[in-house]
Amino acid sequence: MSDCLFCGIVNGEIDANIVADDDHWVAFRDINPQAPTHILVIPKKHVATVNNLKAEDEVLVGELVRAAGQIANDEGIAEEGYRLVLNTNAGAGQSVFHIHLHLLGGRPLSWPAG
Ligand code: DGP
Repeated sequence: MSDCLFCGIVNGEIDANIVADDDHWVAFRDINPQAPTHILVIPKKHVATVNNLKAEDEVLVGELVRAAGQIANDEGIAEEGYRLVLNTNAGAGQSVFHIHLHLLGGRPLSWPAG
């Protein structure tokens, strides 16, 4: 069993409601949704936080964002608007230390975020 919860989802040890995936990333519904659409897009590669990204990860991060945009379109929220969030470290609310791009939408989203 992996020490990392999201690595466990990547390798199939932990169930998740997967909405899309490819060779480098997987997208699944958040277990504690904060909006009608709340999906996490994660790299299959373990990276703990944005602070740990390396230059070699630039394409991967682009793939995550592009995937989120495609999924927003598939979920029917692309035109009304949605939010992409990368919480980084405990002060910003990061609780799972495997980077994950939150895709939130399906309701009005106020700004600034809390
Ligand atoms: P963050 O607070 O930014 O680290 O977000 C972690 C998110 O992960 C949080 O919104 C809840 C979600 N989450 C935690 N455990 C699980 C799980 O086992 N399955 C799924 N689908 N989501 C999880």
